[in-house]
Amino acid sequence: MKKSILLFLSLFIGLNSIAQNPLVTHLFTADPTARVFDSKLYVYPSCDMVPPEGVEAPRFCMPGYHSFTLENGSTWKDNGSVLDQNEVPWGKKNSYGMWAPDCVKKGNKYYYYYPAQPEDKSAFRRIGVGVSKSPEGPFKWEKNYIQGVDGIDPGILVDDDGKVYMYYAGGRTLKAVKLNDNMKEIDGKPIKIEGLPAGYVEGPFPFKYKNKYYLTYAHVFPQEGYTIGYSTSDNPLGPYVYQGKIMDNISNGTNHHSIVKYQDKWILFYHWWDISGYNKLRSMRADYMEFKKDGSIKKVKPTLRGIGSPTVGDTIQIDRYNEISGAKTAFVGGNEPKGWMVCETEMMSFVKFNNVDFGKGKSKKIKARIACGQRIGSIEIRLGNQKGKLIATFPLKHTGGWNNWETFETNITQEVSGKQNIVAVFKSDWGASKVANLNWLLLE
Ligand code: FUB
Repeated sequence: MKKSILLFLSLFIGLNSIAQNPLVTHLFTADPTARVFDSKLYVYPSCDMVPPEGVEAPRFCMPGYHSFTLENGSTWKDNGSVLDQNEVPWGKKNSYGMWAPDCVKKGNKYYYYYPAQPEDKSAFRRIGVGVSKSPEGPFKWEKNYIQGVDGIDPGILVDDDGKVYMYYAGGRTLKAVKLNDNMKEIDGKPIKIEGLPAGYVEGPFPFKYKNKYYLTYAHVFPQEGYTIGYSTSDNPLGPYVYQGKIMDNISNGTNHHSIVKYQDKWILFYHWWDISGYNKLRSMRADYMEFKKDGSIKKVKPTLRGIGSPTVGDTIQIDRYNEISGAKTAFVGGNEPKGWMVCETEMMSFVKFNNVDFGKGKSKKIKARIACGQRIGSIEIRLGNQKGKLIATFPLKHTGGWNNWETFETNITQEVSGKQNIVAVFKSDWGASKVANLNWLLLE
């Protein structure tokens, strides 16, 4: 099992340069809490790992935390360890129980909240806090856990009036409590949030939108499994009214999310285990989210493409599409070293890839990595949709077979600038069963 996970993982390493899903592949990351501090996008996930030899696997094997930042709109930088399980002053050593964290800014300081197993065995999990001058740490960890609180998955709301609330999970009850100004103690007693639907489980993430309080959480339906749901209220401590799902069930395991507005777009961060194929070795992902006019949230579909904006000079792995029609994806073979391709391309099939940054319109050429076992037709590059403005055409030729790859280059015939959604349209004879295999595109 372990070997096959590592082998599968290694196939992905190096493919993930333009903020596609999953976001990182060198570590297993779960429970991503995203935050924007001073216009920069940070993610604070927990980490899953294969239990070390001799360690009895707890439910999840989670040794500590890393933080990540989005660099140049395209690459996730690992800023290294935030906290290891054996650095928790009040924690049980080697407990591998470092579940979902959060990090918020108050004044000019950053506060990192995390659950861990206490040495004193007083609860399943307690919640600790550390403070730093920088969102990347180092954090100065409080010697003891926050008194009066036991549970998991802290989610913090810093309200517009400066009041701070901590929401947390435990025993299928969502609790909330106001924090003191020092951010390290509670002010009053935790209360149970009322009005949540049956099936609420964990992972509370609070935020405010147009003066309403949104409480989002993992919600399990007996026939479906984990979904992400949300409720709203006019009061941070509720009662809340259930509004619906933000994401349907993906597959058989947990989901845990956060929601953030970054560069005027809303993004849902969540996790899946599509790299490992095992629901305790998860990987964080992100997709755009939208509000309707009435303040309700449009359901988000998990995509491979995710967020991020490839720019001139980036290799666009076209298999990480936003939309695909009449085609499939598979591992490349033949003379191509690694990666995925778009294949089984029927006549008029297409792949859409959103948010490509053409910059100031200086791109004059586009390259494509193509394998083609027939000799008729073209791959057209269009803007917006499959019938949109034609900006480039790759005439096809027989490259030596469906597994024999060549780099094609063609002119961009229109001046294109700014961020654009591009569509590769596959055209051939109606009699051809497939048009061409495509690995990547590159703007020059
Ligand atoms: O990652 C460990 C636990 O699984 C989290 O605390 C829950 O929200 C679920 O994702």
